Amino acid sequence: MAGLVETSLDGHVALLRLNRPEARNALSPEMMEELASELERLDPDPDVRCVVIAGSDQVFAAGADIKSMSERSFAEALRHPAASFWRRVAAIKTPLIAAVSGYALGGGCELALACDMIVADAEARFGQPEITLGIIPGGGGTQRLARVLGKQLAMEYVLTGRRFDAEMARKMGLVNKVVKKGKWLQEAMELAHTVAERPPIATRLAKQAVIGAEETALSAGLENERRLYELAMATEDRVEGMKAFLEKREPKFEGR
Ligand code: DAK
Repeated sequence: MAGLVETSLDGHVALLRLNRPEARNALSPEMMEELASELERLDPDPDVRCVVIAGSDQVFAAGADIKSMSERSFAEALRHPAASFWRRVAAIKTPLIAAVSGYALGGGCELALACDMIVADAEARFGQPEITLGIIPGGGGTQRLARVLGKQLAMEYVLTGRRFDAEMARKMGLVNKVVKKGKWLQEAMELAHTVAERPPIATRLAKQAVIGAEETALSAGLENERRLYELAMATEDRVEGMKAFLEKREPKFEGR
Protein backbone atom coordinates (compact mmCIF):
# COMPACT_ATOMS: atom_id res chain seq x y z
CA MET A 1 0.00 0.00 0.00
CA ALA A 2 2.86 2.37 0.75
CA GLY A 3 3.64 4.97 -1.88
CA LEU A 4 0.21 5.51 -3.43
CA VAL A 5 0.25 8.90 -1.75
CA GLU A 6 3.60 10.62 -1.29
CA THR A 7 3.82 13.17 1.50
CA SER A 8 6.41 15.91 1.82
CA LEU A 9 6.63 18.96 4.06
CA ASP A 10 7.70 22.42 2.96
CA GLY A 11 7.67 24.66 6.01
CA HIS A 12 4.11 24.68 7.30
CA VAL A 13 2.69 23.27 4.06
CA ALA A 14 2.16 19.55 3.47
CA LEU A 15 2.11 18.32 -0.11
CA LEU A 16 0.31 15.04 -0.82
CA ARG A 17 0.93 13.65 -4.28
CA LEU A 18 -1.23 10.93 -5.77
CA ASN A 19 1.06 8.36 -7.25
CA ARG A 20 -0.56 5.69 -9.40
CA PRO A 21 0.50 6.78 -12.87
CA GLU A 22 -0.17 3.40 -14.53
CA ALA A 23 -3.89 3.83 -13.75
CA ARG A 24 -3.98 7.62 -14.23
CA ASN A 25 -4.19 8.09 -10.46
CA ALA A 26 -7.52 6.27 -10.35
CA LEU A 27 -8.67 6.29 -6.75
CA SER A 28 -8.42 2.67 -5.75
CA PRO A 29 -9.78 1.73 -2.30
CA GLU A 30 -6.16 1.40 -1.11
CA MET A 31 -5.25 4.86 -2.40
CA MET A 32 -8.36 6.41 -0.86
CA GLU A 33 -7.55 4.81 2.48
CA GLU A 34 -3.97 6.08 2.28
CA LEU A 35 -5.07 9.61 1.34
CA ALA A 36 -7.74 9.83 4.06
CA SER A 37 -5.35 8.43 6.69
CA GLU A 38 -2.63 10.88 5.70
CA LEU A 39 -5.04 13.81 5.90
CA GLU A 40 -6.27 12.63 9.31
CA ARG A 41 -2.68 12.21 10.53
CA LEU A 42 -1.68 15.71 9.40
CA ASP A 43 -4.87 17.50 10.49
CA PRO A 44 -4.07 17.76 14.22
CA ASP A 45 -0.38 18.57 13.62
CA PRO A 46 0.14 22.21 14.64
CA ASP A 47 3.08 22.48 12.24
CA VAL A 48 0.83 21.77 9.25
CA ARG A 49 -1.19 24.85 8.38
CA CYS A 50 -2.26 24.09 4.83
CA VAL A 51 -2.33 20.93 2.69
CA VAL A 52 -1.92 20.72 -1.08
CA ILE A 53 -3.28 17.65 -2.86
CA ALA A 54 -1.72 17.15 -6.29
CA GLY A 55 -1.32 14.58 -9.03
CA SER A 56 1.21 14.67 -11.85
CA ASP A 57 1.57 16.90 -14.93
CA GLN A 58 -0.63 14.45 -16.88
CA VAL A 59 -3.37 13.69 -14.42
CA PHE A 60 -4.82 14.83 -11.11
CA ALA A 61 -7.04 11.75 -10.81
CA ALA A 62 -9.10 9.86 -13.41
CA GLY A 63 -11.84 9.06 -10.91
CA ALA A 64 -12.65 6.09 -8.75
CA ASP A 65 -11.06 2.86 -9.88
CA ILE A 66 -13.42 1.43 -12.50
CA LYS A 67 -11.88 -2.02 -12.33
CA SER A 68 -12.47 -2.26 -8.61
CA MET A 69 -16.03 -0.87 -8.98
CA SER A 70 -16.84 -3.27 -11.81
CA GLU A 71 -16.15 -6.23 -9.51
CA ARG A 72 -18.34 -4.88 -6.69
CA SER A 73 -21.79 -6.34 -6.15
CA PHE A 74 -24.71 -4.16 -5.12
CA ALA A 75 -24.52 -5.54 -1.59
CA GLU A 76 -20.77 -4.85 -1.42
CA ALA A 77 -21.30 -1.31 -2.71
CA LEU A 78 -23.65 -0.64 0.21
CA ARG A 79 -21.00 -1.64 2.74
CA HIS A 80 -17.90 -0.44 0.92
CA PRO A 81 -15.49 1.69 3.00
CA ALA A 82 -14.90 3.93 -0.06
CA ALA A 83 -18.16 5.68 0.82
CA SER A 84 -16.70 7.01 4.08
CA PHE A 85 -13.70 8.50 2.23
CA TRP A 86 -15.69 11.55 1.21
CA ARG A 87 -16.94 12.22 4.73
CA ARG A 88 -13.39 11.86 6.04
CA VAL A 89 -12.05 14.43 3.57
CA ALA A 90 -14.92 16.82 4.34
CA ALA A 91 -14.14 16.55 8.07
CA ILE A 92 -10.58 17.87 7.67
CA LYS A 93 -10.21 21.23 9.43
CA THR A 94 -6.92 22.27 7.82
CA PRO A 95 -7.34 24.32 4.62
CA LEU A 96 -6.96 22.09 1.56
CA ILE A 97 -5.85 23.19 -1.90
CA ALA A 98 -6.19 20.98 -4.99
CA ALA A 99 -3.38 21.49 -7.51
CA VAL A 100 -4.82 20.19 -10.77
CA SER A 101 -2.93 19.40 -13.93
CA GLY A 102 -4.28 17.13 -16.64
CA TYR A 103 -7.48 15.19 -15.97
CA ALA A 104 -9.70 15.63 -12.92
CA LEU A 105 -12.57 13.32 -13.80
CA GLY A 106 -15.32 11.65 -11.81
CA GLY A 107 -14.05 11.06 -8.29
CA GLY A 108 -10.97 13.11 -9.26
CA CYS A 109 -13.15 16.13 -9.98
CA GLU A 110 -15.05 15.43 -6.75
CA LEU A 111 -11.80 15.29 -4.79
CA ALA A 112 -10.79 18.69 -6.19
CA LEU A 113 -14.28 20.03 -5.33
CA ALA A 114 -13.95 18.70 -1.78
CA CYS A 115 -10.86 20.89 -1.35
CA ASP A 116 -11.25 24.52 -0.31
CA MET A 117 -9.52 26.03 -3.33
CA ILE A 118 -8.38 24.80 -6.73
CA VAL A 119 -5.35 25.94 -8.73
CA ALA A 120 -5.37 24.53 -12.26
CA ASP A 121 -2.94 24.24 -15.11
CA ALA A 122 -4.21 25.87 -18.32
CA GLU A 123 -4.50 22.39 -19.87
CA ALA A 124 -6.42 20.80 -17.00
CA ARG A 125 -9.68 19.02 -17.89
CA PHE A 126 -12.58 18.53 -15.50
CA GLY A 127 -15.70 16.42 -15.79
CA GLN A 128 -18.15 13.98 -14.24
CA PRO A 129 -18.25 11.14 -16.78
CA GLU A 130 -19.98 8.67 -14.42
CA ILE A 131 -23.15 8.75 -16.51
CA THR A 132 -21.24 7.18 -19.41
CA LEU A 133 -20.53 4.20 -17.14
CA GLY A 134 -24.15 3.79 -16.08
CA ILE A 135 -23.75 5.39 -12.65
CA ILE A 136 -23.97 8.88 -11.20
CA PRO A 137 -21.43 10.85 -9.13
CA GLY A 138 -21.31 9.50 -5.57
CA GLY A 139 -18.56 11.59 -3.99
CA GLY A 140 -20.40 14.92 -3.87
CA GLY A 141 -20.28 15.82 -7.58
CA THR A 142 -23.98 16.51 -8.08
CA GLN A 143 -24.23 18.58 -4.89
CA ARG A 144 -21.00 20.55 -5.02
CA LEU A 145 -21.18 21.21 -8.77
CA ALA A 146 -24.78 22.43 -8.44
CA ARG A 147 -23.77 24.74 -5.61
CA VAL A 148 -20.84 26.19 -7.53
CA LEU A 149 -22.15 26.23 -11.11
CA GLY A 150 -25.89 26.46 -10.48
CA LYS A 151 -28.46 23.82 -11.39
CA GLN A 152 -28.56 24.22 -15.18
CA LEU A 153 -24.83 23.90 -15.81
CA ALA A 154 -24.38 21.15 -13.23
CA MET A 155 -27.21 19.27 -14.90
CA GLU A 156 -25.53 19.59 -18.30
CA TYR A 157 -22.20 18.22 -17.11
CA VAL A 158 -23.68 15.46 -14.95
CA LEU A 159 -26.18 14.29 -17.59
CA THR A 160 -23.81 14.41 -20.57
CA GLY A 161 -20.54 13.49 -18.89
CA ARG A 162 -18.86 16.15 -21.04
CA ARG A 163 -15.53 17.56 -19.98
CA PHE A 164 -14.78 21.25 -19.49
CA ASP A 165 -11.44 23.00 -19.56
CA ALA A 166 -9.63 25.05 -16.94
CA GLU A 167 -10.67 28.42 -18.33
CA MET A 168 -14.32 27.36 -18.36
CA ALA A 169 -13.89 26.08 -14.82
CA ARG A 170 -12.52 29.47 -13.77
CA LYS A 171 -15.34 31.36 -15.48
CA MET A 172 -17.89 29.17 -13.69
CA GLY A 173 -16.23 29.83 -10.31
CA LEU A 174 -14.96 26.31 -9.76
CA VAL A 175 -11.28 27.15 -10.04
CA ASN A 176 -9.54 29.95 -8.16
CA LYS A 177 -6.65 30.37 -10.52
CA VAL A 178 -5.61 29.08 -13.94
CA VAL A 179 -1.88 29.23 -14.49
CA LYS A 180 0.51 28.83 -17.38
CA LYS A 181 1.38 25.27 -18.38
CA GLY A 182 3.92 23.82 -15.98
CA LYS A 183 3.37 26.37 -13.19
CA TRP A 184 0.41 24.69 -11.47
CA LEU A 185 2.24 23.14 -8.53
CA GLN A 186 4.43 26.14 -7.87
CA GLU A 187 1.40 28.46 -7.86
CA ALA A 188 -0.60 26.13 -5.63
CA MET A 189 2.30 25.93 -3.18
CA GLU A 190 2.62 29.73 -3.18
CA LEU A 191 -1.07 30.06 -2.36
CA ALA A 192 -0.67 27.43 0.37
CA HIS A 193 2.29 29.29 1.87
CA THR A 194 0.27 32.50 1.96
CA VAL A 195 -2.49 30.68 3.88
CA ALA A 196 0.14 29.08 6.13
CA GLU A 197 1.52 32.51 7.05
CA ARG A 198 -1.85 33.49 8.49
CA PRO A 199 -2.76 32.65 12.11
CA PRO A 200 -3.56 28.93 11.95
CA ILE A 201 -6.40 28.84 14.47
CA ALA A 202 -8.11 31.67 12.61
CA THR A 203 -7.68 30.01 9.21
CA ARG A 204 -9.35 26.84 10.51
CA LEU A 205 -12.18 28.87 12.05
CA ALA A 206 -12.56 30.83 8.80
CA LYS A 207 -12.74 27.59 6.80
CA GLN A 208 -15.48 26.31 9.12
CA ALA A 209 -17.39 29.59 8.79
CA VAL A 210 -17.29 29.63 4.98
CA ILE A 211 -18.29 25.96 4.76
CA GLY A 212 -21.21 26.87 7.04
CA ALA A 213 -22.45 29.18 4.29
CA GLU A 214 -23.01 26.16 2.05
CA GLU A 215 -24.69 24.09 4.68
CA THR A 216 -27.00 26.40 6.62
CA ALA A 217 -29.60 29.10 6.13
CA LEU A 218 -28.30 32.68 6.38
CA SER A 219 -29.44 33.37 9.95
CA ALA A 220 -27.88 30.11 11.23
CA GLY A 221 -24.75 30.80 9.19
CA LEU A 222 -24.43 34.28 10.68
CA GLU A 223 -24.86 32.87 14.18
CA ASN A 224 -22.22 30.23 13.43
CA GLU A 225 -19.87 32.90 12.10
CA ARG A 226 -20.41 34.98 15.24
CA ARG A 227 -19.40 32.07 17.51
CA LEU A 228 -16.34 31.31 15.41
CA TYR A 229 -15.39 35.01 15.42
CA GLU A 230 -15.64 35.02 19.23
CA LEU A 231 -13.31 32.01 19.34
CA ALA A 232 -10.83 33.87 17.14
CA MET A 233 -11.01 36.81 19.57
CA ALA A 234 -9.91 34.45 22.36
CA THR A 235 -6.60 33.58 20.66
CA GLU A 236 -3.16 34.95 21.48
CA ASP A 237 -2.58 35.27 17.75
CA ARG A 238 -5.26 37.92 17.43
CA VAL A 239 -3.59 39.93 20.25
CA GLU A 240 -0.32 39.61 18.33
CA GLY A 241 -1.94 40.42 14.97
CA MET A 242 -3.56 43.61 16.22
CA LYS A 243 -0.49 44.65 18.24
CA ALA A 244 1.77 44.11 15.22
CA PHE A 245 -0.50 46.28 13.09
CA LEU A 246 -0.43 49.11 15.62
CA GLU A 247 3.36 48.79 16.03
CA LYS A 248 3.78 48.76 12.22
CA ARG A 249 5.63 45.42 12.11
CA GLU A 250 5.01 41.92 10.73
CA PRO A 251 3.02 39.67 13.10
CA LYS A 252 4.49 36.46 14.45
CA PHE A 253 1.71 33.90 14.75
CA GLU A 254 2.26 30.92 17.07
CA GLY A 255 -1.03 29.09 16.64
CA ARG A 256 -2.22 29.86 20.16
N1 DAK B 1 -10.15 3.42 -13.16
C1 DAK B 1 -9.31 2.40 -13.43
N2 DAK B 1 -8.35 2.45 -14.37
C2 DAK B 1 -8.23 3.57 -15.10
C3 DAK B 1 -9.07 4.70 -14.88
C4 DAK B 1 -10.07 4.60 -13.84
N3 DAK B 1 -10.90 5.60 -13.50
N4 DAK B 1 -8.71 5.67 -15.74
C5 DAK B 1 -7.68 5.17 -16.45
N5 DAK B 1 -7.40 3.91 -16.07
C6 DAK B 1 -6.39 3.01 -16.60
C7 DAK B 1 -6.78 2.47 -17.97
O1 DAK B 1 -7.65 1.38 -17.84
C8 DAK B 1 -5.44 2.11 -18.54
O2 DAK B 1 -5.04 0.89 -17.99
P1 DAK B 1 -4.26 -0.23 -18.91
O3 DAK B 1 -5.13 -0.48 -20.08
O4 DAK B 1 -2.94 0.45 -19.26
O5 DAK B 1 -4.09 -1.39 -17.98
C9 DAK B 1 -4.51 3.19 -17.98
O6 DAK B 1 -5.17 3.72 -16.83
C10 DAK B 1 -4.27 4.32 -18.95
O7 DAK B 1 -5.52 4.78 -19.37
P2 DAK B 1 -5.77 5.34 -20.87
O8 DAK B 1 -5.03 4.51 -21.85
O9 DAK B 1 -7.23 5.49 -21.03
O10 DAK B 1 -5.02 6.76 -20.74
P3 DAK B 1 -5.25 8.07 -21.59
O11 DAK B 1 -4.16 8.98 -21.17
O12 DAK B 1 -5.44 7.77 -23.03
O13 DAK B 1 -6.65 8.67 -21.06
C11 DAK B 1 -8.21 9.36 -19.35
C12 DAK B 1 -6.74 9.21 -19.78
C13 DAK B 1 -8.21 9.81 -17.91
C14 DAK B 1 -8.90 10.42 -20.21
C15 DAK B 1 -8.95 8.00 -19.54
O14 DAK B 1 -8.18 6.99 -18.92
C16 DAK B 1 -10.31 7.97 -18.93
O15 DAK B 1 -11.30 8.47 -19.51
N6 DAK B 1 -10.44 7.33 -17.75
C17 DAK B 1 -11.73 7.09 -17.10
C18 DAK B 1 -12.34 8.36 -16.58
C19 DAK B 1 -13.67 8.08 -15.89
O16 DAK B 1 -14.61 7.55 -16.50
N7 DAK B 1 -13.73 8.44 -14.62
C20 DAK B 1 -14.95 8.22 -13.79
C21 DAK B 1 -14.79 6.95 -13.00
S1 DAK B 1 -16.24 6.63 -12.02
C22 DAK B 1 -18.40 6.61 -4.65
C23 DAK B 1 -18.02 7.90 -4.83
C24 DAK B 1 -17.47 8.29 -6.03
C25 DAK B 1 -17.33 7.39 -7.08
C26 DAK B 1 -17.72 6.10 -6.88
C27 DAK B 1 -18.26 5.71 -5.67
N8 DAK B 1 -18.99 6.16 -3.37
C28 DAK B 1 -19.48 7.17 -2.46
C29 DAK B 1 -18.92 4.82 -2.99
C30 DAK B 1 -16.72 7.84 -8.30
C31 DAK B 1 -16.87 7.18 -9.47
C32 DAK B 1 -15.98 7.53 -10.59
O17 DAK B 1 -15.10 8.34 -10.54
